[in-house]
Amino acid sequence: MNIHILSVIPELIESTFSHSIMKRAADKGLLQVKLHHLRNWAVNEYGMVDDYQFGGGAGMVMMCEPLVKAIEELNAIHSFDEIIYLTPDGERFNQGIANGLSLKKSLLFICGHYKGIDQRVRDHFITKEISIGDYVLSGGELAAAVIVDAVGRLIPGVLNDETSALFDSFQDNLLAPPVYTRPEDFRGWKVPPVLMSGDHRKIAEWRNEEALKRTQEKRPDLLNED
Ligand code: 6GU
Repeated sequence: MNIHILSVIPELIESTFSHSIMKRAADKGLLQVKLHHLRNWAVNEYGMVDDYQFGGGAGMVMMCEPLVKAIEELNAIHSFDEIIYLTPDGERFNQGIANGLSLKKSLLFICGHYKGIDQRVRDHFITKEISIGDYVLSGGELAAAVIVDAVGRLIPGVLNDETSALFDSFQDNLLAPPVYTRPEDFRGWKVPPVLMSGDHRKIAEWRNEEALKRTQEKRPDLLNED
C-alpha cells in the first residue's frame, strides 16, 4: 500500500513511521508512507498557502490553489483510491473504517490547519472526510499518524502473527480479554487457572466470556452496534 500525506508541517509526524510496526511494514515493502510539504505548491515565494476568510472572522483558511495543484500533480502519478481530508467534522474513525482503508492500494491524506481548507477543495476533490474523535486538534497531522498506524497494522503480513489483528479489541465490537504473563503467582495474585490448564477449547471459551464481560462493563454501547 502507498500512503501519501500532504501537510504544512510534515516534520510533526515524520518519525512516527520509522519505528516499530510501521518500520517493519516499510522494510517488508508492504507499506510506503510519503510526506509532501504543501509549501512546495505555495502561491508565492514567501510560501503562502493560506489567506483570510471571506465574510470576516478570525483564523486563516488554506487556499484552493496550492491544495488543488498538489492534489492534481500527485494524483496524476499515484491515482489515489481515496483522497481523505482530516477534519473534526468528518466521519468518526473506528476499526471498521480502518479495515476498509487497509484494502486500498493508494491513499492521500490531507492535513488541515487553522480554520480548515477552502470548501471548494472539499466539494471537488475530497472523497472521504475523517475525524479521530470529538475534540479539536491544531492540525490533521496527529490524526493522520493515528489512522496510518491503525490501517498499516491491518495489511496482511505486517504483523508477525498474522491472525493476531483478528483478536484485537473492537475487531468484533468486543474489547480484548485480560492477558497475563509470568510469574504465575505474583505477591499471591494468581493467574486464572484455566489459562494454565492447556485445554485450548476451555481457554477460548474463557476469553470469549471475559471479552463479553469487559465490554458489558466498560463499553456497553459497542454491543448495540452492527
Ligand atoms: Cl482529523 N483534525 C483536527 N484538526 N482535529 C481533530 C481531528 C482531525 N479529529 C479530531 N479532532
